[in-house]
Amino acid sequence: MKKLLITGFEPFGGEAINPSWDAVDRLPDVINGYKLHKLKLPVVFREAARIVLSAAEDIMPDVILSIGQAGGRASITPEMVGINLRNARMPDNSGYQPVDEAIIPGGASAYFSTLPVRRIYEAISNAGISSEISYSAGVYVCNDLLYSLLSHFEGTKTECGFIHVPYSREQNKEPSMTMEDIILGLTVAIEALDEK
Ligand code: PCA
Repeated sequence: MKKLLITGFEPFGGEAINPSWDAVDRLPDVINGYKLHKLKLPVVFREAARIVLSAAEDIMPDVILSIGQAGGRASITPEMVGINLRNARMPDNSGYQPVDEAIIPGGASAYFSTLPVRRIYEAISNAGISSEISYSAGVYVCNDLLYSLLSHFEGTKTECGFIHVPYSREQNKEPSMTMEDIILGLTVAIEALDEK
């Protein structure tokens, strides 16, 4: 069976939960012929990527899909690109607050996701869940992770990508989405990984 390393983040920014991890945690263990290996990540620059790369050495996944919360977005948004930049309006969970620094000094400016981003977006939309392709994963820890993975696995068979999800209803912020819809959206996204 193929292997999918799927990650979510711990809470940050004063939130009690992070729907990215809660949704990943509630996904079934097998979807679309992929065995899911789930990992909860700290919202810490560099460290999140280090943990995923170390897990990937053991698991040897075919696909790495990371999920994060994007407060303020109303849709589930597969990310098209990761950029070589860190900047933080608030410190990460270790207290680190970079200002306009490179993730990999001298590295490529950007990498495109190696997942079928448009097909994923279409699959989520066709399931009746609000989705949009995003052309910026921001400059915080999620982009740090996406860029680091794409850089590391460039030219290999390991496909990497990122999906941001909105606040979930129980966070009492708007816009938000029900946890059921977030889970369904991620499920159909995984089903869209391979061409039917
Ligand atoms: N969202 C943040 C980091 C962790 C998360 O869930 C981001 O979009 O960078």
